[in-house]
Amino acid sequence: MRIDVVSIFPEVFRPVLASSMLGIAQERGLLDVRLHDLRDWAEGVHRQTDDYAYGGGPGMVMKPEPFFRALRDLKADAPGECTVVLMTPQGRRFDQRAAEDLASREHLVILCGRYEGFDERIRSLADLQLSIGDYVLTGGELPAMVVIDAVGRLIPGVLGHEGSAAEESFSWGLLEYPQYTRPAVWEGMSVPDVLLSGDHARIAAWRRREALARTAALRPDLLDDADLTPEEREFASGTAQEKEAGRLDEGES
Ligand code: JCE
Repeated sequence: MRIDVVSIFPEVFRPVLASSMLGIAQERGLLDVRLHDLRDWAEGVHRQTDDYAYGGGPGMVMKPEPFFRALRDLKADAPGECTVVLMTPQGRRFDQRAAEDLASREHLVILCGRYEGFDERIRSLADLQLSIGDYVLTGGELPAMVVIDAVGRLIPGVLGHEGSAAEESFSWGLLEYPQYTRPAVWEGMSVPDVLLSGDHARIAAWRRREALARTAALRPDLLDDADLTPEEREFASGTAQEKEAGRLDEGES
């Protein structure tokens, strides 16, 4: 997969891209991330990428021309299918489903802005507008890094053990089950016996039940879309009602 990133701060991506999993994906040739400075497509001595808003008001707006020129050049450089993603607070909320969809693409171009937002015409360049959540940030770089991290780890061959991406919380549509490592007892706190039993069927059943109980208590909204048997749905709704009645608290199960 190729990802082109366009930003006025391309260097902030470097340490994240060099980090273990994304670094290895690039070394193995599974992921090719190319960073571009939006200013390379700006004009004038100041290579300005922002300007005052028509109609007045405080704050600056990203100019359209540099983004249009950047996309013209990037599309010419890599003919073929290409998905253009604009990071913006008004985009669709990025989630695991969106990550899986993007991971199936051959070529992504991610556009990042700063200041008070984009000239409206820039949106016409995007196939997809994404936000990472409802909080105010200073620009699209951190959201773009979140997207690259979530998508990069889904590229086939990137994870050491293929099972783990599929097994993890959100791909079940549930939160992660409780996990433990050695020692079996630490400061009076023990690892549940079932995990030491060596009975893999019992362990799998326990984990599934714990994941369900935890999701029902902490993130009942996830249950709507989760892939559950009718029995599991029954159990989860019971757990959610106990929580409602105050018998389950955060962190306990
Ligand atoms: C961005 C800004 C709000 C005006 C370009 C923020 C935030 N949760 C979020 N996901 N994506 C963002 C994001 C993406 C691009 C830009 N800002 C700052 N935010 C209103 C300006 C500018």
